[in-house]
Amino acid sequence: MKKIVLQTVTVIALSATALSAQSEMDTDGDGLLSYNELLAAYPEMTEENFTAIDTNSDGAVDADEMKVATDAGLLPS
Ligand SMILES: [Ca+2]
Ligand SMILES: [Ca+2]
Repeated sequence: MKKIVLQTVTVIALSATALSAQSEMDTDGDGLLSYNELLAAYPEMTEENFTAIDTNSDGAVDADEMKVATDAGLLPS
């Protein structure tokens, strides 16, 4: 139980910095960015872009994937 709490706190702490930037895009507030949410923020976004960013292929972009994409310049400007 303690371990689970610790992991949760770590995840929240790690996500907090990246989430502040993406919270405006996360219109349904689930903590993940769907293709449509990213498309609203980046009209140039294509499904290919999205697939490249969604590295674990779960159909949504999380804070870590967003950070990698930002660092790698994968987001259309
Ligand atoms: Ca969302
Ligand atoms: Ca993902």
